[in-house]
Amino acid sequence: MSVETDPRPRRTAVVTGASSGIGAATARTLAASGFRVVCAARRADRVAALAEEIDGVAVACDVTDADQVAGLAAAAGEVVHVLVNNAGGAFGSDAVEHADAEQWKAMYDVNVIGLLRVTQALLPALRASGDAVIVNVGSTAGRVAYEGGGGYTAAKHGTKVVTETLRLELVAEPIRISEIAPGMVHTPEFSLVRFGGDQEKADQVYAGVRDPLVAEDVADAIVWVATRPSHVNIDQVVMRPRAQAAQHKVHREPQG
Ligand code: 8X3
Repeated sequence: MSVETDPRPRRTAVVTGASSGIGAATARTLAASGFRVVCAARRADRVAALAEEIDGVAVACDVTDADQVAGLAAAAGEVVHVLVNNAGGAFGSDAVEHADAEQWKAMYDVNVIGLLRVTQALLPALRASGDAVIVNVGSTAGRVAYEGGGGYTAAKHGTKVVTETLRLELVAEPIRISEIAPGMVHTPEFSLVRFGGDQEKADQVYAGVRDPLVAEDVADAIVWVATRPSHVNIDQVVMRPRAQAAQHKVHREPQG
């Protein structure tokens, strides 16, 4: 049996927030689909291990730091085909009345300004590919409001709107712009970070929920979006586990 190999040079993808969760799963899935993956995250040891595993490139990069983002663009090279703006997160769960302005600034900084910085830095290389895709990782929190989520929902609505704006502005260019908006995804860190390291609170989020999404489910959607034919722009994918019919409608099974 003969195995057909893709005659094209390995295309390049950049994934931010690649040290764990959705970012790491996306880097692995892109690599399995034949991409040279530039894995960027703050934690250098983690991205180094991942890059070694998938024969990619590791870049220690905090997307809120302009110099580090410039370093990421330099490492990515002159031609980039796929950018996955995944770095983001939720910090805190206080009601608006009691919320911490510094946490809100930090959320806007990583979920919106970080995306802006990385996109600006990589646009020349994306343009140079002649056929590029930007996938921004948003959230169902960018679709609705929920109690205690004010700062995060505001930031993720920002992610959504920046995605839409960019699609309008780049319509004449060979660059597609998409957003993946997942609901409940059980990753080791998202809720733990939100609740400041309180594992019990983090576990409560998923308590009794049969099969929340996992990082690989979201990675699968991201890579599907990134590998459509070049005339096909998937504007947005909103995805949730079957047990979450809406943000406030989560089916929980009785606990032991
Ligand atoms: C994560 C989804 O429901 O915690 O982005 O806001 S949610």
